Amino acid sequence: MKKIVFATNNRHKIEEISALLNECGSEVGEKFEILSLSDIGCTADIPETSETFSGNALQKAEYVKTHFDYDCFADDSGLEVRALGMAPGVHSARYAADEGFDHDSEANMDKLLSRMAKIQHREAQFRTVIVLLLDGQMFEFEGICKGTIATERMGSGGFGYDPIFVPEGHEESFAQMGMEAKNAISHRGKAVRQLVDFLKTL
Ligand code: ITT
Repeated sequence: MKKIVFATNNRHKIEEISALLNECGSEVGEKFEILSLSDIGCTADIPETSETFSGNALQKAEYVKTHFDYDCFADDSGLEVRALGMAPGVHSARYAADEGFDHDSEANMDKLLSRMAKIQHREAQFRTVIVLLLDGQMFEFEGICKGTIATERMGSGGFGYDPIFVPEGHEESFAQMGMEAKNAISHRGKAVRQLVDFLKTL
């Protein structure tokens, strides 16, 4: 069985992707064993210095390939708000870093809500790019989920900006819908299903 590392330190991403892989049936599970960074003893905070999702995902996957010599995939994702010129984008995880908060979801949401306080056009989208490095080749998969930014937090499930993101066609935020319903329509769900469909062809 071929081993592939999922290069993330975000436990919520691991939970979402594990659920998606299970849901996609046994075909991939029989051919591939998905390992986490802790499975391979990688404790590094892998640098993400690119200004694109694709560049950051590649950076994370290449780090694992170079230092641990495993085939690997990585997800880089973020929230793009139209009225803010598609910010926070690649800076989503550290949006409130200029206020002294590192990787702090509550501070990130506070900052976004205050920037949006007087803005009526609240269209936004989550984007995920997955880069897979397999047998010396690179493959890329992308998922987008459109929606709007709520005026206040709704719900306590999920992670990151989930309490303030309402996906298109829904009244509830991602944080109110539960993981299964979120995965069915989310940016990450769409990208992972493409990855799984590709792995099934191998
Ligand atoms: P890794 O780099 O280790 O994978 P990370 O949390 O730093 O973990 P990203 O660099 O991809 O992940 O940053 C994405 C940030 O965007 C994340 O920290 C959240 O704040 C936000 N985000 C991404 N996907 C999200 C989702 O499904 N729901 C809510 N917020 C999300």
